[in-house]
Amino acid sequence: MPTPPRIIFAALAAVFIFQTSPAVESPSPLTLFYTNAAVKWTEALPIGNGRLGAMVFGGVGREHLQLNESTLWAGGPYDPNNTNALAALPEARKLVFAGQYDDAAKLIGEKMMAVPLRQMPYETLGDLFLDFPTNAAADNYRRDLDLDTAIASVSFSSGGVNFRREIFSSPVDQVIVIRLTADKPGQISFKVGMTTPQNATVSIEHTNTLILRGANGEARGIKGALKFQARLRVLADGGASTAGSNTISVTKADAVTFLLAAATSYKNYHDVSGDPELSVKNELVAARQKSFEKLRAAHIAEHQKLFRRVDLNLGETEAMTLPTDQRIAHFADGNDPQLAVLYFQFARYLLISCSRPGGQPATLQGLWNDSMMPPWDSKYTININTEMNYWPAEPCNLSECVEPLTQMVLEMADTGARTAKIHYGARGWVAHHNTDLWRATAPIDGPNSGMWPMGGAWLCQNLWEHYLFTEDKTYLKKIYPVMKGAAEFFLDTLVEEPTNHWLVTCPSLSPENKNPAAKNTSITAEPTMDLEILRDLFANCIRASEILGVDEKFRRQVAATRARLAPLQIGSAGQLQEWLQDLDLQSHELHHRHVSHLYGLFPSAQIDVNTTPELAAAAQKSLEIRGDQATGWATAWRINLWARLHDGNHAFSILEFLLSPARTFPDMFDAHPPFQIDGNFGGASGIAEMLLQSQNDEIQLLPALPKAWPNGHVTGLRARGGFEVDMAWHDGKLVSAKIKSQFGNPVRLHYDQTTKFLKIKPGGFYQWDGQ
Ligand code: FUC
Repeated sequence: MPTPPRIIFAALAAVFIFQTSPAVESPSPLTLFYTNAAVKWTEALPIGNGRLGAMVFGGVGREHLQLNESTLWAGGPYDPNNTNALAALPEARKLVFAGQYDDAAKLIGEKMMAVPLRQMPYETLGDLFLDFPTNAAADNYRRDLDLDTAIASVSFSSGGVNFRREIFSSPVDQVIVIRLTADKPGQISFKVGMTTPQNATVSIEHTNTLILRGANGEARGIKGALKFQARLRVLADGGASTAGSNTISVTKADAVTFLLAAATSYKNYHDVSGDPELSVKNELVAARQKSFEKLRAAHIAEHQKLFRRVDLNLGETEAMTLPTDQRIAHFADGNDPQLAVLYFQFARYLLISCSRPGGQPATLQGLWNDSMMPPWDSKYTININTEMNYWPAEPCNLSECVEPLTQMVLEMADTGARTAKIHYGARGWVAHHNTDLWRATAPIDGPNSGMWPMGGAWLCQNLWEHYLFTEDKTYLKKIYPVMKGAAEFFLDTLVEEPTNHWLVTCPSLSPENKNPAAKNTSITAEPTMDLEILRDLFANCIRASEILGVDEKFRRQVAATRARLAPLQIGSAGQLQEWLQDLDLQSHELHHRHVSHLYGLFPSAQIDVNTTPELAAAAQKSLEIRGDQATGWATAWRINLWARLHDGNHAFSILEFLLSPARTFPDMFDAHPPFQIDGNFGGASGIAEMLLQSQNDEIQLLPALPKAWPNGHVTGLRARGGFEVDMAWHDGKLVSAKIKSQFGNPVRLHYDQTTKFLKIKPGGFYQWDGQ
């Protein structure tokens, strides 16, 4: 019998309970923990309130918080559209249809790319350091991140004193709070300072306030337009404070609270007239009114409102008592099923911490970036990565976290309308494979990745999914014009290809995969992914216009255009063709990380084991050709795909790779490598898909349960149509399920060989005993 985790954790926690305040609750089993301080950034632990983030290192002699503010990017409002693009478009199309792909790519590279060629990077705010005058060795060191409270802690004893730090970023009070305590009076002494690679100065006010004032920088010829400020208030209980020129020292305090506020002048993508000093001052004044306990309690309550909606258990074992980095190293040994739960809940924690209503969406690194020039600029790559970031949001009951994405897409519909007009002479709006804080939408980086007009259309699918889960008509009214605009762009720009007279996108590409018919370019016409995204976009526009009772004529036009798109095709190896021609086996890179043509299987549901079994078999063949192991996000995508093929064991074997040190850093951040957060979110989505699916008007219980998870239970997963599902299973068999219905929609419920047709009344539920 394995020891129950609450008991194990209570025993562990007992070691850290101090004689005096604060009382330390047992950490939740949903805790990442380590027995040493972080040395590398990918060992540090992330906290965030959607806007203000920090990576906590937890050193004994030096605490280090690397800081981020989500609107601190390089540059300022800019227009990247290229006025030469439109004139080159007919020639580019002619070359593509003549099979002169490499010539087309050359022309596109010269005439049709954005100016500047690259977008603006997301940047670090800087670093906060606390230096402690300690030479004594530390015992009982522990550093952790409790996902249930969203608090990072450090505790150790030194020189006969037990020290503790608690650190969180409050979504309620908009400050990062650090609390230092000791179990004996007068033991806390330190020097605090801030540094930054930004153009900024550090100054002191009143011996208790440290101020970092700066302006963002230029990038790629676009001048910096943002001011920013970080302001730290040091509140010591007892002891003495003195100010240096840019540091504050405190000696012999009993306890200390730090309040850190930070802001930029960013208001939106075309308005940078905010007053960061006013914001941070106001936030500090308001936060100061509250005691540490009140700040902490409000933070926890707000976090738990979202976090506690889903409870998942896959089987508890002794392995849970090991530090998290060791658990990751040993996941493949097979005796720690609950590590998948920690990974799943960590992703939910990350989404709550980096994507809150009113803020910016999760970048390639969520909110956390220590660099001025991060990998791929830590932007929004919208040919997979940003969409993947939001895959778990709805099924994992974090619907609110989608709001920043919705807002970004609404804004891109504005900037993208200019790109549609200037680059294509078209109505509607378009976005290519990246965007940034300034909502740039023109094609960037070069023809082989950039000349892909589908980024906006794919994002519209994310927006539509939010409607499918929530059925919120006010929301639908808001996003419908954006969906319609995305569709209008294609009504104006699809062209007839010469062989079969299908309507196709041209020029385009199958994300980042070279066209096998070309020497050295991805450029092509109508890759399968484009056609799949368009089938969804058009179908969703038709459905939305029916629900809203608008645009009958437009609806007919969209339906007629949809009927003229190319069909999905099965190639000579039995694979789903990635291109119009059967070229997959001649691929430049057979195991390419992108599996774009499988979009139809997941995240879309056009390809389905029940409704289109031949296409599902072809998708499986394509997956087998591609192989299981890829970059972090690409590995995560494969888990979702195998779950949709109802092969839980295959999905699990890929999860084992994702959750190994090759693809998971010690702090559980996903390794592309380097760190990219999409793998965390894609992995969580994959775990959810193994347990519950709800595409095509059917709720499927345990559709891809692997042998590795014979016993478990889950509560709070969401299904399309306004359902919430709790389940328990034993020996690989469902023993009970509760389906709660918000709206009373009829639904087919499926488990194993059994299907039931349910009509649950709004607000009611159906209880199934597994028979
Ligand atoms: C796409 C991927 C890369 C990377 C980048 C941010 O271009 O092909 O692997 O994830 O986005």
